[in-house]
Amino acid sequence: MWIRKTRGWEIKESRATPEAVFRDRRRFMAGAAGAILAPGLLACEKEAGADTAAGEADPTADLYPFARNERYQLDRDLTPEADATSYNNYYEFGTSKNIVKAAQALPLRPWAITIDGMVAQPRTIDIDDLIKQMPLEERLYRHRCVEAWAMAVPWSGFPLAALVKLAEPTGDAKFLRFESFMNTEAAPGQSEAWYPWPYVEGVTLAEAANDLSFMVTGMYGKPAPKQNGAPLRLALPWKYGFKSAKGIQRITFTDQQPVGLWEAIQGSEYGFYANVNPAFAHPRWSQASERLLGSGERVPTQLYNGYGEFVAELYPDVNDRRYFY
Ligand SMILES: Nc1nc2c(c(=O)[nH]1)N[C@H]1C(S)=C(S)[C@@H](COP(=O)(O)O)O[C@H]1N2
Ligand SMILES: [Mo]
Repeated sequence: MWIRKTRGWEIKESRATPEAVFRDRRRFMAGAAGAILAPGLLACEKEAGADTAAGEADPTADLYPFARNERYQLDRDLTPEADATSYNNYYEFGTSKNIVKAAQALPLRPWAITIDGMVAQPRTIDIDDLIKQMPLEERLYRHRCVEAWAMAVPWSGFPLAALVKLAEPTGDAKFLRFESFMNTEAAPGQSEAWYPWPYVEGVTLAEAANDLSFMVTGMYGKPAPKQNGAPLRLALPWKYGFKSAKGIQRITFTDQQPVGLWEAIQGSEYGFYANVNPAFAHPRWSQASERLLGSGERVPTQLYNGYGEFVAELYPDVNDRRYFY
C-alpha cells in the first residue's frame, strides 16, 4: 500500500525557498529587462513552474495558496511538482510529453472567458474577475491519463457547480461544452490541420453539478504553469485525463451532446463519458493498472479512479462500455 509521507512542498521552509527566489527573479527582471538570466535562475524557474512572462503579471497571484478542502483525501503520495509540471499532454504545443518550453509562448493575459448558449444572459468575463467571484479552495486529486500514467496533484480552483450557478442555465440545457483557446501563432500544433482545433470537451449538466467537478486555476499552492493549462482548466478526476480540457476560453450550455476533439478523431477509442474503469481495456492496451509519475511504480487502477462514492450514481450500468471509454 502507499504510505502517506510528509510532502516536501507542504513544508513551509522548502516551499518558501523557490517562492522567494521567484520574487527575486521578478524584481531582477523588472530592473534589467533584456538582461541575460543566469542559468541557475532559469533552472529554478522551470522547477517552480513559475511561468509568468515579463509584462504579463497575474493579478490573482496574491490569493494563493487557497485553503484546502479536506473532504478530498488521497491514498497515495502527491506527485513531485517537478514531475507533474514537466510531463504533459498538450497537443496544441506538440505531440510529445515535453512541451514546457513551447507552452511558454501562450499569452495568458488578457484572457476572457465566454459563457454562452442556453443561459439567462450570455456574457464574457475577464479571468481575473471570474476568479475573484468564485469560492476558492485547494483539493488533492488523482489524475489518470487514458495512456495509463497517473499523478496526484494539489489543484487550486473552484467548484464547476459555482460557475454553473453564475451562468444560470435555462431549463433546456443538458450539457456543457468546453472550448480551449485558438492561437496558431503561439501554438504550433494548431497548424496541424489533421486535428480539428480548437480542443473541445464536454460533460452533462449533472456531471458539472457533481461536487467533484473542479475548475483549476493553480497547482502546488500557486498559479498553474502554462503547460498544465493555465489560466483555466478542468479537473474531472473520475474520468480519463483527456476530458479535463486545458486553456479554456469558452463554456457553452447546450442541449446537444458535445463531441470532443479525441472523439471526433477516433470515436471508437475515445468516447463522451470516458469514466475510468480497469475492467474495460482500451482497444490497444489494458487499463487494469497505471504508472505513477515520479516513482514509476505500477499500481492497480480503480473503478471511477477511486471516486465511486461521489459519482457512481450518475451512471446506471457499470457493465455498459458506453460509460467507460
Ligand atoms: N487543450 C488541451 N487540453 C488537454 C489536452 C490537450 O492536448 N489540449 N490533453 C489532455 C490529456 S490527454 C491529459 S492526460 C491532460 C494532461 O494534463 P497535464 O499536462 O496537466 O498533466 O490534459 C488534457 N487536456
Ligand atoms: Mo491523457
